[in-house]
Amino acid sequence: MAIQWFPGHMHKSRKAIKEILPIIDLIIEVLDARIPYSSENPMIDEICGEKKRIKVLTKSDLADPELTSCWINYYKNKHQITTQAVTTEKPDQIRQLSQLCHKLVPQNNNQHKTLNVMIMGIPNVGKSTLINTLAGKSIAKTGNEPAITKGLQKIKLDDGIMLFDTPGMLWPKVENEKSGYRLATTGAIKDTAISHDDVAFFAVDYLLKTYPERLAERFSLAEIPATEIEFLEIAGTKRGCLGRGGRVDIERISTLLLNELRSGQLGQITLETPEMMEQELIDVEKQKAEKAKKEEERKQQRKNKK
Ligand SMILES: Nc1nc2c(ncn2[C@@H]2O[C@H](COP(=O)(O)OP(=O)(O)O)[C@@H](O)[C@H]2O)c(=O)[nH]1
Ligand SMILES: [Mg+2]
Repeated sequence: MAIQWFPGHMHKSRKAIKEILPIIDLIIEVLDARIPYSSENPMIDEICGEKKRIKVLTKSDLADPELTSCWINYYKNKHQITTQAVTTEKPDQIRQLSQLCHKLVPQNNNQHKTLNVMIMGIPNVGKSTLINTLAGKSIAKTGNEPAITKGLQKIKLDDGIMLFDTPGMLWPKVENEKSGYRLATTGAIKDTAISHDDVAFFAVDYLLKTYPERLAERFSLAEIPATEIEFLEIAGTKRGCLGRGGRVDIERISTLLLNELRSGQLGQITLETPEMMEQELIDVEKQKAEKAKKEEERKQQRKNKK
């Protein structure tokens, strides 16, 4: 799978962020609770340096509560980062983030200073929704399609906080192919970037292993199918996704399955765990080393020919 869905602009965003960073007291890193690892922006660590930071896991209504707890504990115990899961279903809980920000940035003698808080995260994780809920009114544009927020926005909250929306775009991880598929599964990546059946195969493979009972229940299956294609054939027949000659239209059932998964109709599902992440980070490093080694060998061969 090619992973070049994202145009450049990264350099511009980095520059714009670095310009306002000196006045920022705290960063809210916004992540999708279903994919806390894959919805990271690889640059945030580097841009933020030693700045105070909290992680907010959005859309927790769609994520597996048990795994959300795992992630929160992981960040707390392994990285000492305060992490809060939120959902638009509980706006009060979102508004409590203001108090958390104040608690984390002690104001020594200056009790009345406004806290400057920057919201950072990849497109479509719910940054604008978060800002609107914190502000108690609709200021930032939200949308199902990624990449809506463009310029820098500053929003003054009642409780001594100035919110800064991320200027420019921050792209998700593209090094790990699995992350790419997970981003596509949740809909964070535009539908046109990869074909639906390719993404659906990935999703079904994971669901068959991790949440087989959900598939069985949703599609009234007597038995759990052994393979992705077997599942899609059965599910497609049940839902009447048939094409010419009565054969299952894989693209159609794939689209239907992804829509149901994204809207929570398959229940609360998380697509990755801290353990999976740690293993994949090792795998990615190995792949990179192998690639570098091959490149070196090729260079050597070329030299020898001369
Ligand atoms: N189910 C659910 N959807 C949410 C939640 N927060 C945001 N969304 C949806 O996620 C999509 C992207 O949100 P948006 O705020 O525009 O993301 P941004 O690109 O990061 O600013 C929108 O369709 C929101 O309605 C949530 O807590 N639960
Ligand atoms: Mg936005």
